[in-house]
Amino acid sequence: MIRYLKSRELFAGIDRMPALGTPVSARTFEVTSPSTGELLAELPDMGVEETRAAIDKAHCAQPGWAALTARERSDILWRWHQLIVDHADDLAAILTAEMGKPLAEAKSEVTHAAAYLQWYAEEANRIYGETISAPSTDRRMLVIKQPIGVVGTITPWNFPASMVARKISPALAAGCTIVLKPAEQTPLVAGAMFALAQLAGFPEGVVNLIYASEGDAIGRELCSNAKVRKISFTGSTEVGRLLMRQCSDQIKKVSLELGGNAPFIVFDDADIDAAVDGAIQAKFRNAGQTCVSANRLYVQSGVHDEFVEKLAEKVCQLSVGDGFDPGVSIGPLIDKRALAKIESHIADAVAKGGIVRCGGDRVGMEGTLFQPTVLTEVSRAMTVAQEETFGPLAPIIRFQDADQVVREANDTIYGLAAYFYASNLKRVWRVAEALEYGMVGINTGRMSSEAAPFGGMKQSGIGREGSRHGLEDYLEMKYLCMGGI
Ligand code: TXE
Repeated sequence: MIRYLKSRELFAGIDRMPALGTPVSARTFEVTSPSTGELLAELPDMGVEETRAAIDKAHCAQPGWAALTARERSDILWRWHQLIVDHADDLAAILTAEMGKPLAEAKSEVTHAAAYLQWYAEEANRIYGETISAPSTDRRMLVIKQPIGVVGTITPWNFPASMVARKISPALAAGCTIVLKPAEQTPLVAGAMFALAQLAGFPEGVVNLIYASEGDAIGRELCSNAKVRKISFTGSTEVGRLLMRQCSDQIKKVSLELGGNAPFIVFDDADIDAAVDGAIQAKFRNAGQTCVSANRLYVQSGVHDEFVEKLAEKVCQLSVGDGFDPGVSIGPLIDKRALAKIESHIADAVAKGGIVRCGGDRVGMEGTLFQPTVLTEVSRAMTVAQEETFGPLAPIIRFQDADQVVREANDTIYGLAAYFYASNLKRVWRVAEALEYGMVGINTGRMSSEAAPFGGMKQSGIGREGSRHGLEDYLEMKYLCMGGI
């Protein structure tokens, strides 16, 4: 990995920086490139003992961190933001090496991660309480906001830099301290960000990192240790459910950002060229490995054929390959399991009458590259319409009735993101209000922003990340009542 980097010395130490604590066993695990299989690093494989020590450190440090002025906390977050901006090229290279996404996308993710730090450095100074008009004249009633305490965070591999920033920065701005376990596939960019956090000047124990080859034991400790007051998790719905159960004994607070099954609806009054571009963004960014990825493309009959033709033409031109190769827009899938999932979704659809309009195959037999694929004649009976594929596959469902399509779009256990393209204003409002999703993109295929609340309804999760709402998730509300005035 080192060969990609400018700041070799800084990042050579990410397996032994202070935020890591001391590994108690000599066990290690390997981080490899999904593109080439190259060994990138060997990291200490930490377990319950190291997690407990990290929680203790975070617990000791929390009152001191919360006692700093908001401005002091903000200044350290600003410095961290600036260091991430200064080292963006290296962070992007690490990200591409361990996760596979094209370098330009990795760079844009790092910029997005830095934007969260900037946003919450500013937001740290805007934690407000309120006064309430008391029902009697001898009382004063107020609400103050205080940090929740130690937060345990678990992040996934698909956005390994921005997920770290999105969870940690509001927690730190609020006065919480954190213990983070990044995904086992992509711990290196998190490690590099923590190395920069040390340079930014966080006091000892405020940010703590656990490298581990699996999540189960660490997750159990974070959920059951009473010193941890909140869990913030992004990942599969299955693991989210498990963590929620594990937190139930202590009624521990949880923020969960889980799976999705995003509809992308193109109505007959849409600008079709814009809808095609939006579909490419919403579907093929990160090789379709995003929780807000357009998973079901509903296209109204009158514009169906034109949309399919234009989409297939553009999708065929997307180039697949190693994320470091210039011009590549689709990198490898994260692992063989992901490859097997997309193949099984396509096979199931084709067996039930689906037609592959372009793509549909692996690229080479060795790695995990898969052609961007457009599938038509898709019906609701197919797995592809029911489950998140998490890969570069656009299944297209033809529809006639505008009211019916909204009912179908809502007919899922998930409620994270939805998209639609239309121009009639009345339709735009009605559909936007009727979709049961936490985020709705109207005539756009991309909507994630540090300034907006990111999160889902139904089984897509609990809580919001980003914006001022994301800060609230790390604050306790306390009501104060003064009598005898
Ligand atoms: O997720 P996991 P995986 C979805 C997507 C994908 C599927 C599986 O559909 O195909 O989930 O991906 C940690 N206790 N998303 O297997 O297992 C793990 O170490 C505590 C959507 O990668 O949920 C990693 O850090 N932690 C998603 C993190 O959970 C545990 C992003 C995510 O891994 C654990 C990723 C346990 N028992 C996948 N088991 C999104 N919302 O963007 C695992 N982990």
